[in-house]
Amino acid sequence: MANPTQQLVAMLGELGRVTDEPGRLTRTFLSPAMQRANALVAGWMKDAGLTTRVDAVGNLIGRVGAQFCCALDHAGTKAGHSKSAPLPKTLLLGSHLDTVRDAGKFDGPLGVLLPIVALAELKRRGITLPFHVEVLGFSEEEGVRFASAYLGSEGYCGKLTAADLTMRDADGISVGETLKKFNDGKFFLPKPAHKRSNLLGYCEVHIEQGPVLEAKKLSVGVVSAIAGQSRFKLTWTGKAGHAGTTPMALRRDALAGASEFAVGIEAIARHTPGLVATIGALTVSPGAANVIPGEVVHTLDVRHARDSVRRAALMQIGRLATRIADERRLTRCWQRTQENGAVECSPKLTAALARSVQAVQGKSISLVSGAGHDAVVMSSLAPIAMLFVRSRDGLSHHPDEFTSAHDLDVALRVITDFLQRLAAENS
Ligand code: HGY
Ligand code: MN
Ligand code: MN
Repeated sequence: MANPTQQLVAMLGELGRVTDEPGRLTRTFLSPAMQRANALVAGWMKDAGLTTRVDAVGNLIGRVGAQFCCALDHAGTKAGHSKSAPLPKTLLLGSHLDTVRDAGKFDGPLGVLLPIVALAELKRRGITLPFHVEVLGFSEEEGVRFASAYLGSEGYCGKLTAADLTMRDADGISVGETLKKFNDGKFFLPKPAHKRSNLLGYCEVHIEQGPVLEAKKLSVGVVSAIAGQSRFKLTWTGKAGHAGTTPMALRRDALAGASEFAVGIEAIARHTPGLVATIGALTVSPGAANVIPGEVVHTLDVRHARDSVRRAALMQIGRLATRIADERRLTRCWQRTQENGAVECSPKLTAALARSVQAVQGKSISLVSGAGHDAVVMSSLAPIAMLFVRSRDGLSHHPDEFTSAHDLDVALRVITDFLQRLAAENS
């Protein structure tokens, strides 16, 4: 019988082969591969003793009820205890099951599979928890199919808006149409899955996707805050024309403008400590070798741990775009597709998690997350804490993304310890 860490490694490997694109790992919002991933993970949840369901936004939810040392009476309170005894709260654990294109197999799934293995291990040891636990596999965090990220956790937290439903994918299909089809023709904006007062908190295990833990030679660390991020879709419009007959001075080349902008935002980010700015996707039209680009559409992703710095940088970037558009006689159109302020993790829940890190690893450090996570959205519903697990070379959003079995073992022992400590505090 494989030990829990070996099981986790095998599960990550198996789930990492569930893809929409043969030859590379890609799973996008409500895609066929996401349905297969939900079914596979739901099976593992059931094996661990959880009941499972998929909500209207495609989130996979596994739940195990509070196990008292004594049975529950019909009113759901501890038998033999007064009705006034508080009902058990729920601890939420989870992350996302969707991926970027050509992804690694740890980003997201680790935070869903590790809690399942930890709960199965506690069950095997006969350890019961005096609170409910929900393990969440969010349906969309990366924002690949639709420009805006976090559709899954926003649905779970009741934060999806009518405006979100109007976003369209590359085929012109809207979020609303996608959700209607997923729900047999009927979809209503969901309410929050829980009341804040019923929750102990939300804890997300995630790969660091950065270099800090590797530099410190540590397997895990806790997260103090998650950087704020702004995402945009920019359209530069010039004039298409003949590549051979149009003099350079008469051109309104949209790609030349977008390229100057790309180099300019890189310079702004290089000169602003802690700021990152990225153009990750770009399309050129009409897209022929002998035609001057008339239009360029690209994304822009800007992040910083402090919102005031990010906002100041966005002003600077806006001025850069205006100058380029004026000088090159281009028009440009900005569409904001996502805006999340920086989020502090709950000091209390994070301190509890850090005690488990200390107990298992002998040392606990905290770090800021440059990456966004579902915990950003979940902070609207519950106190949040995050456990980061070392990434080899700090690499992520790449098929070579890797976390060692040793580090997975440390993380698993931390979460198992964390659950037991919470159980002791809530008994
Ligand atoms: O983009 C991010 O920060 C995360 O990987 N979704
Ligand atoms: Mn990611
Ligand atoms: Mn992620």
